[in-house]
Amino acid sequence: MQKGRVIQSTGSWYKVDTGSEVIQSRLPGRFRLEGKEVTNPIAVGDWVDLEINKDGSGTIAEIHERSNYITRQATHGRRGEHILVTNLDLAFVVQSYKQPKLKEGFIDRFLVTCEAYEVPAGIIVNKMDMSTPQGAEFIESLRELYEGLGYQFLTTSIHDEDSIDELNEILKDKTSVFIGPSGVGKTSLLNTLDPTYSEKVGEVSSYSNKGKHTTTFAKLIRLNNGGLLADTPGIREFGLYNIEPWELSLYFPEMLEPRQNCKFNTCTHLHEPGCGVIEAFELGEINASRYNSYINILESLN
Ligand SMILES: Nc1nc2c(ncn2[C@@H]2O[C@H](COP(=O)(O)OP(=O)(O)OP(=O)(O)O)[C@@H](O)[C@H]2O)c(=O)[nH]1
Ligand SMILES: [Mg+2]
Ligand SMILES: [Zn+2]
Repeated sequence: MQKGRVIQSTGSWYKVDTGSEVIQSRLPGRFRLEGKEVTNPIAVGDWVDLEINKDGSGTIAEIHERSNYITRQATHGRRGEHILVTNLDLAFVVQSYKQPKLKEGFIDRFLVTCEAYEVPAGIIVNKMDMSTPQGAEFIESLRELYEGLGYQFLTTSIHDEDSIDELNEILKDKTSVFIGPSGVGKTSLLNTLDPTYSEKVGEVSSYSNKGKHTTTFAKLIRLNNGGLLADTPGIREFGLYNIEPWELSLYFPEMLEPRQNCKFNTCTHLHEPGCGVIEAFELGEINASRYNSYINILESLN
């Protein structure tokens, strides 16, 4: 038996890194039956035990318990959840200043999942070389907001060495992941962080301002700073899975205290009388864009 970490998964094959080599491995059918609500029983980041076959390939015999993971709603009309990556020290949502345009709603959905699954989260705003002075001011207001909520907030550009150095320092010796829409520069950042990689990067269509989904499979890569970084395919929307409407406000740190003042313990903080969250919002203690995200997410859960 060999222990290793899943560094890539195509659905039928898994690449498992044992520390000394990378072994192409398969998963016996019985694993698929166990987690019916999960589209992928094994994900990038998982620690597994392998049986080594005569031809040198591996068969996954056991999956170790996960310390945490990030999941999203399955796409393409499939039911259940899709596990993006597991056993993380840090998860970053990556946005670009423009092309494609930054979306606070995407950031907030991602942060809710990280809160729900207890994954330390951060925000990267990339392509800052494209910003105007007013734009930079707006990004600084976002920094104040999110840092105030306890999240790391980084502004980067692949053309700004200092910003890459800062990122490099933060990712050192950790297992992290970049998640975000297509075209924001997740793979470009990885290639800049560690120039021994030249993973494929794509163009952003000038017509739609969207990326073209250049990265197709999640991949865990060892950086020369000792960290492991998972680059993931771009996602259009971060669909939340398995979160009940009543618990949503538990995943907005700024609502934790105000919600204790709600008159009803089933309060959804939308229009109920005696709602502590609405009161805090009206006093300006809860940011309007965050409250707006809360409402949008709540509606999407119903
Ligand atoms: N101006 C500028 N362009 C950037 C920056 N980072 C990335 N780009 C460009 O953005 C485009 C998309 O970059 P990718 O790295 O492929 O984006 P991605 O997030 O990996 O996209 P997917 O793999 O499709 O999810 C490329 O043309 C990059 O050169 C940056 O900091 N500044
Ligand atoms: Mg990519
Ligand atoms: Zn309330």
